[in-house]
Amino acid sequence: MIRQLPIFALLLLASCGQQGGSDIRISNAWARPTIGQAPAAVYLTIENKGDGADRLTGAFTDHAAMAMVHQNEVVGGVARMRMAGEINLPAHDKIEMKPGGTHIMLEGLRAPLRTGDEFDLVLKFRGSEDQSITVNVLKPEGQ
Ligand SMILES: [Cu+2]
Repeated sequence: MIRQLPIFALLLLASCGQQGGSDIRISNAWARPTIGQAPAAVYLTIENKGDGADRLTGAFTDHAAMAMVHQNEVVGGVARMRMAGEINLPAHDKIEMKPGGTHIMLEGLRAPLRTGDEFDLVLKFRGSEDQSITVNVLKPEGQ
């Protein structure tokens, strides 16, 4: 009985693969320059071109101690940020992270971000493999 369990598990995995899966593409990843110990916010676009939904579960980078998915919200007229939890990625849909909305916050940067820098960020998903993207540090418009 016990010997048959791994085979059963393999069959389960195989049947999962037959369903429409997600097909995640990440693009346009950028961050503003930072000063001193200030945290950085990364913005990017995630597109799910597959037939199955997926979820963004987290992120990490060698460039910072911590990477968290944050959501902006206004409470009593004051803009605040909170942990966003997992981000739903419906099939054939696109999530655009922009200033004032969802972003990936980097805390404990190894070095302040300067215009022209680039570094790798890895995004983790529930239904697909980790994906790495290069983040470009850009000067804000008009500055
Ligand atoms: Cu934040």
